[in-house]
Amino acid sequence: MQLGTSLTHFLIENQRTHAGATGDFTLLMNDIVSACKVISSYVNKGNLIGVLGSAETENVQGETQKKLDIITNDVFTNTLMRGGQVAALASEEMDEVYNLPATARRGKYLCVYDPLDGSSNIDVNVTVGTIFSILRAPEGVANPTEQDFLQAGTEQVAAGYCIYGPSTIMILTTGNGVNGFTLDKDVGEFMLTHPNITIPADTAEFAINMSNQRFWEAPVQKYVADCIAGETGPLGKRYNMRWVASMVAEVHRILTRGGIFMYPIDSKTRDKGGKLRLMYEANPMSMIVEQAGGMSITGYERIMEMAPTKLHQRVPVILGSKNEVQKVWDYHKG
Ligand code: P6P
Repeated sequence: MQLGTSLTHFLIENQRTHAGATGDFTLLMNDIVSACKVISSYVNKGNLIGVLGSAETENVQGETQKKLDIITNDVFTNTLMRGGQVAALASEEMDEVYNLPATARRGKYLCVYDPLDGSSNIDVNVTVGTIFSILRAPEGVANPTEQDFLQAGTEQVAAGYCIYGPSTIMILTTGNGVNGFTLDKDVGEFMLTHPNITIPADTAEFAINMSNQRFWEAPVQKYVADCIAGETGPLGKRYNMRWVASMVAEVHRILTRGGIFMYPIDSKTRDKGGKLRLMYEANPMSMIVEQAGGMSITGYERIMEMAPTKLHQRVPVILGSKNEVQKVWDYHKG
């Protein structure tokens, strides 16, 4: 595929590599692309159209919702509901599974998403994004339930995110590598700009919220201390640190130049299972990272192999450059 290929062209070519493909997946991806273009427009306009600030409501996570959390969820949900390629939807911003109106056409996929990840950054104009995961719907079921969504990460048909930063970039994997497409707003098309993304196996850049240090388990305490010890420490090199508090921004940096992102289990989040959500943050990002040659674990197991138990289940996440993630896994084994 040549640089400058449109995402539309890429998806149709991708469809032709799947014998028996009906075009349904291509249509679903087209709906996701349309929703992300609208979201990018709202995010970029911000206070020009009065969409910043708090909605004064709480989501199922007990987090105060931003106006854009609700607006972007409505855009994504309504676009996919009308598109006829899904049998049900689920979102960070909706307590329950969203079943389609009785008259809506059902498709063969389920989509679960975080419509605006990192939204705590939106009021301070820092990068945010939409994360989505595509699963197969049960055949012949008009109204799939939460149980139908509880599929391991390895069952994902596709995963991706759209990052709203200096550029709007769609990152997508359908299980055959990872590609990135930049939105040309003058034309209204996502264009292939990052073909066959591969994460460098090694890194000297870690991302973690250091304010949680006193809550971490011993292996993470020791790994981070060893990173900070630099050239004369056990890891024998100087590390840099980043923390954006927007998982999409952290993962995009890692896809671009390597790194390790950690939101480990700690004494503060243990009773909830962690901070990040399995179905619409950890699993889609893990598929993307693994497809780009990286690794994604909880500290104790591969995230993609976990058997989900709840729609809004939380998990610890350690992902990125495979040799560095393996190192942290070894700290946990040690
Ligand atoms: P903290 C955003 O709310 C998010 O879910 C991820 O995008 C981000 O990595 C993390 O939480 C930030 O958490 O505790 O640093 O605010």
